[in-house]
Amino acid sequence: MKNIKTLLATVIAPLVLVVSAWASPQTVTLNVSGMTCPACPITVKKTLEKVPGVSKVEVRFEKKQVLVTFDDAKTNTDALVKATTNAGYPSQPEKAAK
Ligand SMILES: [Cu+2]
Repeated sequence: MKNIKTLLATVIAPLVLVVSAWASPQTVTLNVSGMTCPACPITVKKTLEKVPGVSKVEVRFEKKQVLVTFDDAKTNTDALVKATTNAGYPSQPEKAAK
């Protein structure tokens, strides 16, 4: 029992630290006021998924918000805002990622 705990502490814990330092996913909420019909979120979602570094896009149509999870080593909030704006849906980050 003691050995397993030691093993976990010495092997697993540092490994988790290394992995989390290597990839640092960020989540930002974008307010997209231009999503007025149920077809809009599809365009917004597809647009954001094309941005390199984006791993997850969750649209909350009722709130006119999009939750975007991305790797901050590959992209940033500004690039996401630019992407939706270029697609015809100007957006504003609810909370800055920096
Ligand atoms: Cu629409």
